[in-house]
Amino acid sequence: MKLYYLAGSCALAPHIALEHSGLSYQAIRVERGKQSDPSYLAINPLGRVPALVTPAHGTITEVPAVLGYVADMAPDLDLMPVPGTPQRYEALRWMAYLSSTIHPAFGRLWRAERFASDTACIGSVQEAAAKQLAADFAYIDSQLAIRKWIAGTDDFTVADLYLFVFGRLGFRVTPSTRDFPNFHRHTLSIAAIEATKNAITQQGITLEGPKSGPG
Ligand SMILES: N[C@@H](CCC(=O)N[C@@H](CS)C(=O)NCC(=O)O)C(=O)O
Repeated sequence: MKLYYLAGSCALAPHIALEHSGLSYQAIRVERGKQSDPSYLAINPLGRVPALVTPAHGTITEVPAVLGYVADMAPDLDLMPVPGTPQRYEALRWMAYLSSTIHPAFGRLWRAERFASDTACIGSVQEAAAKQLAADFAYIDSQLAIRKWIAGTDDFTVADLYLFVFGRLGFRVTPSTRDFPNFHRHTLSIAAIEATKNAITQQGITLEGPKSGPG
């Protein structure tokens, strides 16, 4: 398998999952700005990471799908709760929420120019995104006050790895995810896993990341 990633992006979650799974894979770095090159568009025509090229199931994109696939390929690790349990639907719900609500809010904060053709509006797009993220961080924090892992399982699932991506990126926004003690505890718990440390090292990033923006 080949995982295409941008350093410090949402592709960090499948990278950690693959590293934890023990499955054979190769992580291939896409340089920022190069994801629209024809060579990468041939892999994912949407020009986004992650893309997981599999020998048996073609190319899989979209973080929740890639994470679900890795979990399926390593069934003994319980990276996804089994079908028919409440935890299963919690894991799916959280991945949908992260993908549809949290990730786009970071996009509006850091790529506001994509959402406003009038440059005079960029500040207000960013302001609204920061406000929304603050409310979302508070919601996530309240949920992690009553459960160790986000889907209510005894051990972490791929939904936790995905949440970690935003716990980490959230260090550099105001308010920071550090200001939400339960969310911060969760981020540090995932950071302490060996597979996370390995993926971070392989991507050439740090837990802290840059002072602002993606990476
Ligand atoms: N909905 C997609 C979002 C993918 C996405 O936007 N990935 C970002 C990195 S976090 C990316 O490729 N950014 C490049 C760009 O926006 O040009 C998913 O869940 O995989």
